[in-house]
Amino acid sequence: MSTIDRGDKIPNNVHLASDKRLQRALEQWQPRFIEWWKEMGPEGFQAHDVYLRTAVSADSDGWAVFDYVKMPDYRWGIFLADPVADRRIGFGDELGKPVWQEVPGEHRNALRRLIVTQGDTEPASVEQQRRLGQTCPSLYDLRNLFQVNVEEGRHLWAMVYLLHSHFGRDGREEAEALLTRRSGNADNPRILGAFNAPCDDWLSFFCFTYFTDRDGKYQLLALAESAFDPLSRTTRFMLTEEAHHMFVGETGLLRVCERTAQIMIAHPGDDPRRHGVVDLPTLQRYVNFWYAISLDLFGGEISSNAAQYFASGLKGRAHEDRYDDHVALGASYSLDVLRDGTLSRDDVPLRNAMNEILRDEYVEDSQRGIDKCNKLLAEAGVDFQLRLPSRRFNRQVGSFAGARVSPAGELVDEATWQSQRDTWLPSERDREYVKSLQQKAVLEPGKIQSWLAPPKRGIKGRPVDFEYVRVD
Ligand code: BYC
Ligand code: FE
Ligand code: FE
Repeated sequence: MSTIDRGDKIPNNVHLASDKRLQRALEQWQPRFIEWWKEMGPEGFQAHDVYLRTAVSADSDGWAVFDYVKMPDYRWGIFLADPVADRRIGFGDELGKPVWQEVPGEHRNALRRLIVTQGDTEPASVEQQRRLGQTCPSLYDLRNLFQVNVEEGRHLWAMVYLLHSHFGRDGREEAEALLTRRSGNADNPRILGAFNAPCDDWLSFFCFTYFTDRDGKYQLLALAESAFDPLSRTTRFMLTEEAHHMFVGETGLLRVCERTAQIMIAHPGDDPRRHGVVDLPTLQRYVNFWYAISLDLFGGEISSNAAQYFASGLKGRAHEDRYDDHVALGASYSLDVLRDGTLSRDDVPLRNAMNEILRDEYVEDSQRGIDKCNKLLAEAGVDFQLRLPSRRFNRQVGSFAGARVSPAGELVDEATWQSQRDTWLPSERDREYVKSLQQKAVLEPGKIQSWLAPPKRGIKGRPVDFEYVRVD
């Protein structure tokens, strides 16, 4: 079991106190992080007590301690899952050899790039969500937003620890740069597409935590397989936190469906918008948007980068142990591509298809929550089912980037796209309508905005009307 020193400025289970140079470097980065948090973290509520879960150690009773905390005082710490004795490389050309505790010189650039890319998404998401507190549906939701935000801050710490401890000077420079890029900034944007899209209403927030955080889950699962053991251990611990983010997304979408269904049944034939809820076609368009932009995060379907990461043991498949063949040479994978404007099926060497294989798992996992929403709608007596659009729809990365494809997956001409666009993707009017439901933050315990059903239960056994954020 790991032990931690709670007296440390930086809570950790990596014996930080025994490495003075590293400790000093991180203690110099810490105030810059806090500055970034104050500038780019949640707007408002920084002086309020929030009922938060804090990881104080990586073992089962220490990773989730609940108490009131002011966000800037949150104990962002460095926690690695416990080491696995005699862990061996589980895939690629080095299969079966001992994992690495240090970065091999030949893999230094590729590993740094993976860690920087992962690290960049964490503060990016906090920036994207920074104004949502101003329009929160309830104190319960406000607390969940902040819980997600502080944990994404901790995920940034996790990657910065790796950069500082294993990549020397360029690692420290990358750690600085993680605090200077800005989501959506034209001159200095975040690295990946989805992390530059605005997430400024709560329906987007629920879609983001459902779809985009789920990319996080799959990327972290793939990195948890890494031969670089410190990366594996840190991502394994991050995954324990990730589950809550996706819970917020899934229950958020379910609560939207529940409330809309109530109104539709109570007022048959009426436009649900007349009754202050999100109509289901609008919900479908938000799903279409966030699903497609999250699919992009897996990279191109045919990728020599991915093949290289796999060959060298840097990044595997999710749950590598579920596969029989861990070398993945000599086999191929069949996938859809667009060639000369037509849809075709290609067989590509398995290693080059690793992005698509991870995306396949993601697609299947994403369907589960949609099924739950559909079950809820059907049981409520509503004649409407949500659907995940085709993975070819509205893509900006990979073979279908920029192609005009309907949600059903068919190639369409430009005129059709233009005329259908607002039925397939959120329009300005949709976004204005959704925001109009969230104009005023609801800050009274137990109260909630009209468009959202209350949660089934509160946090950690607390009632739904608990004062999750102390506002006065
Ligand atoms: N946007 O070979 P390709 C999370 C670039 S989310 C912009 O197809 P590769 C979280 C790519 O860099 C998890 N550019 O891609 C969630 C490459 O550039 P170069 C984040 C993109 O390298 C919510 C070129 O296109 N973690 O944790 O195989 C809240 C061709 O690339 C994009 C990771 O991503 C894009 N979407 O795969 C908070 C894990 N996609 O080489 C947090 C680490 C690709 O031409 N990252 N490009 O200059 C990776 O494993 C890989 O970098 C990717 C891309 C899977 C993202
Ligand atoms: Fe994260
Ligand atoms: Fe997350």
